[in-house]
Amino acid sequence: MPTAFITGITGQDGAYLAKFLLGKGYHVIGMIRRSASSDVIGERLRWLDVLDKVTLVDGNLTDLSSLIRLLQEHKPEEVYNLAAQSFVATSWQQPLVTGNVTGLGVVNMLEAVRIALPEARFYQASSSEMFGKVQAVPQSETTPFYPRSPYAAAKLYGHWMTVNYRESFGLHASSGILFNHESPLRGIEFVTRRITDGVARIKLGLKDRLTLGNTAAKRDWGHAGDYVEAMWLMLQQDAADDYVIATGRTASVEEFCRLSFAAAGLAMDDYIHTDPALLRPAEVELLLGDPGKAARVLGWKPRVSLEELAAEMVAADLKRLSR
Ligand code: NDP
Ligand code: GDR
Repeated sequence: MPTAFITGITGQDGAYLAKFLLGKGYHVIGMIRRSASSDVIGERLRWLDVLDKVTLVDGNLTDLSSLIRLLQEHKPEEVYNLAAQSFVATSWQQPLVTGNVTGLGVVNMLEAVRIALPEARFYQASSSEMFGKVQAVPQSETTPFYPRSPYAAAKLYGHWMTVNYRESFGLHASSGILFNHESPLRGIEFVTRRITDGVARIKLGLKDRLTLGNTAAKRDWGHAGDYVEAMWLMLQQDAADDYVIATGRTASVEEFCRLSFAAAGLAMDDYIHTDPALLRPAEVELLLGDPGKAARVLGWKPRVSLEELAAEMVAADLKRLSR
């Protein structure tokens, strides 16, 4: 039975990846950071019914010694580095924490692999945010980067360090440049979940408006369940490499709203308000990925459409709030 080690297992992707790998017969070790809220920390794993099937271990991406110790002890064949301060808006409020975890944390993980387990295969969760002020449309593996936030700058550092450790030390280190992916387990602060939770509240009479920031921003949105399969596929290749993972379709925040309200049988225009306080100091206006290389080399394709994604998220939020 192969062993996989996941940082960020309590997050959206960590939960879906754990479920996916368990289905493939892996022994899954998930690193969690110490929290005063340990009774609720496994909420996403519980939602997917895998909490009692994974082994949770104590560590922190900012503590290199904990990472080395964990790799020495568990000797995983595959290491998935998903942990990060992942909310772009917060990265302007906490640029140093973001740099420390989302940027330097990657180097801690790479160093731990290099020192303790250089034969392990390594996955780094890179991001379409690195394209930022886009230099070409659509964006592919060869499009130049132009980060627009402390988060994106930190991710770019982690990305290049992953490439560098592959080239310098021969690590099997791959970087997945993933475009936005969502699910019912998306954090409530991200726009899609803010919308589907808002729609569900309006539908149930718990709220009468939905307040948003820049509704013109466009994103290439897929489903997290599809995207974790791409992470795994990257680590099954003989050679490590970098891949864009996206759907090849872009839609505005407003369009995602329209689909979500429609899924609940409501007309969007009666409920949307905008608040300039929610605008970002520098915005990423348009993301559209070209997943051609992933299709060609990995045989990967997204399955869930944007309409299905919005409907699934609204249904899940209605279910949660009706309890
Ligand atoms: P989440 O924000 O849902 O999860 C982040 C995870 O990182 C949580 O488990 C969190 O733990 C953990 N974490 C944060 N800081 C530390 C730390 N210092 N030490 C250990 N663990 C820590 O993110 P997603 O699941 O959405 O994303 C997974 C990864 O993919 C992230 O790196 C993100 O930046 C990247 N990404 C995400 C995309 C998306 O659309 N979802 C697209 C492209 C990249 P806790 O529960 O304790 O907070
Ligand atoms: P993003 O996701 O920044 O793309 O990063 P988010 O859902 O936060 O924002 C997407 C777009 O929606 C606009 N927006 C709002 N955003 C939020 N959160 N709340 C609002 O009320 C709102 N109104 C409009 C934003 O301005 C933005 O343009 C996500 C994260 O998962 C990153 O970790 C990941 O790397 C990238 O996706 C790819």
